[in-house]
Amino acid sequence: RHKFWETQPVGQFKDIGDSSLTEGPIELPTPLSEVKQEPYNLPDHYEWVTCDINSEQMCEEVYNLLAHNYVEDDENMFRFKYSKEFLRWALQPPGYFKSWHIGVRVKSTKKMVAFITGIPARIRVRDEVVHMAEINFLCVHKKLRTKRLAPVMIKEVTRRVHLENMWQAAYTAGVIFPTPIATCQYWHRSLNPKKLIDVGFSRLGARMTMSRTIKLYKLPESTITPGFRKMEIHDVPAVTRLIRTYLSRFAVAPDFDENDVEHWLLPKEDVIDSFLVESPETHEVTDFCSFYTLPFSILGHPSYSLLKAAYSFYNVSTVTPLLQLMNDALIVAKQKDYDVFNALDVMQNESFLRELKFGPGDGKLHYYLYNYRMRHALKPSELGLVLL
Ligand code: YNC
Ligand code: MG
Repeated sequence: RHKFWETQPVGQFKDIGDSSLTEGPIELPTPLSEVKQEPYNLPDHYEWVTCDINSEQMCEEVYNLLAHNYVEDDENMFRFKYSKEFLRWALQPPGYFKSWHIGVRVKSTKKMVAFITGIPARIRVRDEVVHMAEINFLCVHKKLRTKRLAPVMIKEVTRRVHLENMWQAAYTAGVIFPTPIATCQYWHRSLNPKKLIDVGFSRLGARMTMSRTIKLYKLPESTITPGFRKMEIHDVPAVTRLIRTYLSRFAVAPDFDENDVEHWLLPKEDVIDSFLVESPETHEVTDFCSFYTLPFSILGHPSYSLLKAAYSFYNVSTVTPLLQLMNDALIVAKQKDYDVFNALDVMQNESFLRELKFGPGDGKLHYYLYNYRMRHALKPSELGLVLL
C-alpha cells in the first residue's frame, strides 16, 4: 500500500499492462489561477525557506544537511557527499527557478531539517518534447523520518512547479513506489582496488590475492586515442550537434541545446569532466565522454573518510569504438586519483561494462515520470537520461 502515491497522477501498479490506457499526460493542466497560491501547511514549529544557493551560508546549510542525512547504501557504510560547487552546478542550469530550491527549518532554532529541489528541463519522451521538472535532493533529517514529511515536501514542490506552468516531472530513486518507467543497475570499475577493499566497498575475489587484484585493474599511464583532449568552450556547437544526434535514438532523453551543453558538459573542476576526440586529420569532433564527481563519506572507518567516485554521464561514439573511448575515460579518472568509476546500464553502456572490468553493484536505480503514463516499462538501454 502506498497511501500517498496512490493519490498522485502517476502510473499505478494496478494499471500495468492495461492496453486501454494511452501514453502521455494523466491529468490536463489547470488554469494557473486555480493552482493553490499558499504553501502547504507544515507541522507546528517548522517553516518553509526558499534557498539562495549562491549565498555561502545557505549553501553550507544545505551541504551539511545532505552530508549527514542524504542517501546511504543498504549497509550504512557509505553516504553521498555532494560538494557545494556540485550543488550550485546541479541546481542552477539555464532558466532555473530559485523558488524550486525548498528547505524546511525549525522555527525557533532556524536549523534546516528537510530539503527538496526541482530544476527545469526539456525531456523528449518518444516523439514529444515535454517541459518538465527534474526533482532531486529530497532529504528529511534522520530524527524526523517516517512522520509523513516527505509527501508534504513533494506536494509543495509540485505546487511551485505548477505555478511555472509545468505539469510533468522526472526523478530517480533507489526505492520502489508507483511506478518506475525503467529499473537500472549501477556497475563499478575499481581504480584503486586496495582502498576499495580496505574500506569494504569491494571484496577480494575468490582465489585472488591483493597483488593479482591490483594487476587486474591496472590501467595505462596515458590515454590511447589520438586527438583525445579536454572539451573547451569553442567545442560547444560541435558537441551539441554530436549529442543531439546521438540522444535522438533513445525513447526518453534530454533535448539539449547549446546553452544546456555549455552548462552541463563544459568541464568544471571536481564537478564535471568532459573529453572529446578531435580527428587529427579533419579536426572534426567525432566522439565525446563525460563523468561527474560525487564522493562518498566512508562511515566509521579508522583510516579513510572519503571515497572519490566518478559517475559516467553522457558518452557518444561515432568513430572511436565506445569501448576504447571509455577505456580512455577510465585512464583519465585514474590519473585524477578517483578510487572508483561508476556507470548505469543506460544507453549503450552494456556494450563496455563487462569487458572494461566493471562489476554489478547491489543497488538498483528506478526512473520515474510524474503525470505521464508509459504503456510499458523501458529497458535501461532505451533510456538516454542521467540524473545527478
Ligand atoms: C523517494 N525517494 O513511498 P507512500 S531520491 C519519492 N521518492 O509514500 P515519510 C518517497 N517518494 O508509499 P521518510 C521516497 N522515499 O506511503 C519515500 N517516499 O505512498 C515516499 N532518506 O514519507 C514513501 N533521498 O516522510 C511514502 O518518509 C512516503 O521520513 C513516506 O522520508 C523519505 O531525491 C526520505 O533517500 C526519502 O531523507 C525523505 O527517507 C527520507 O523516510 C530520506 O514518512 C535519505 O514517502 C535520502 C534519500 C531520496 C533521494 C530523490 C527524488 C525524489 C522524488 C520525489 C517525487 C517527486 C514527484 C514529482 C514532483 C513534481 C511534480 C510536478 C509537476
Ligand atoms: Mg517524515
